[in-house]
Amino acid sequence: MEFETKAIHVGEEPNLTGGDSSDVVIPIHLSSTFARGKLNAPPNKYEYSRSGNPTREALEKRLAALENARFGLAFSSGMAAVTTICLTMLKAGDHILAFDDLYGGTKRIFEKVFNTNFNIELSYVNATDVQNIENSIRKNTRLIWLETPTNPLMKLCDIRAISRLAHENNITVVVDNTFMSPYFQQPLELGADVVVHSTTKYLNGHSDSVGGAIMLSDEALFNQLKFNQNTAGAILSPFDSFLVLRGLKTLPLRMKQHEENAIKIANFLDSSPLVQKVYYPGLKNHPQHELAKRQMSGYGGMMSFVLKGGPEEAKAFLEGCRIFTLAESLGGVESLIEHPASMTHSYLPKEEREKLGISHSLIRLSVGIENINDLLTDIQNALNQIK
Ligand code: P1T
Repeated sequence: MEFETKAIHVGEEPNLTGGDSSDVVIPIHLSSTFARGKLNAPPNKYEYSRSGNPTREALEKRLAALENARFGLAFSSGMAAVTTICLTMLKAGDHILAFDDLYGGTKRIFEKVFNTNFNIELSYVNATDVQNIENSIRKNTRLIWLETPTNPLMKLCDIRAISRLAHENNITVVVDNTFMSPYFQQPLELGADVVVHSTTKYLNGHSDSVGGAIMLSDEALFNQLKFNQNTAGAILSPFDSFLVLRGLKTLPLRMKQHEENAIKIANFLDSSPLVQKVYYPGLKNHPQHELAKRQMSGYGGMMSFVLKGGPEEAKAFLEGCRIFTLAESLGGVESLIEHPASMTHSYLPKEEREKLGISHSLIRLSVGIENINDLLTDIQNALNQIK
């Protein structure tokens, strides 16, 4: 089955075995518990909704299918999914080797919780060069944690090469695929072991649900993750599961339009005299444009750029946008704009932000699916606000 068909049908196949009619859209199963007929015969499918729920299970099947994985799990947020992977795979004394550019919240939990409280070693490398990964592997490295493209600098790393190296050293590779969605990039096909998503973003796509997901094919690891998800309890609610199932049906259409608009905006910004630099993997001047062409089937709707001038100019631009809404998050149908230094990545110390390139002049766009002419006019009007 092709991607577009799976996005609509997997997990919601009509059940006509009884000869009666059947739901075309799965109901939102709100029951928190399931009756059993006999004391010593537990129900064969569902017993309590934290452990398993029909609406969530339908979503988990679809999520797995879209990443070409055997298993999927749906969580109450992207961070809940990140946390469950760490809880499941790490013990005190283990080492996480992570890309130096990641969502600020992921760095925060690695540093302030797992490193500070649980004695997990942590180091960051610029994973754009596989050699840097090779040089940083330790005897106790258990996880390599990647985003590609990264949030917010849009740096790419070679999933295939890193996975090969990791597996020679018995290390598990986790890829946070939130920015690309499985429509444009399939990390498991490239050799990664585990994919994680914030479904809050493209998978739900309408900025009205917070959720997370893990997809993988290793059955033993899936069973451990599922055990810990049930034990720790960070499950996605039935209503949110319904929303994500519904959002996924239009993922392919949305991603195509996000990308079509983003390419036009990236070119527009790239030719503006007020813009110093644009980070978008679809531009020929992106340092890893060749890798992007090889590893992804599209370039997506996310980009960041450096505006000329200082904090005043950035503020004028950010506040000058009308259709691009100033807000954290990304991946919804509506265009969003944000300032990583003071919003999503404010957790990082100033020196670290500056070393990475997250300056006061860096602006991130999540390009929505509105009419491109309105989006370009909005950006031009905001540029006109700069004195
Ligand atoms: O917000 P939550 O659903 O918990 O997802 C966390 C998360 C994980 N991974 C990536 C790559 C992310 O971008 C995020 C959340 N990011 C934002 C809220 C943001 O504006 O970048």
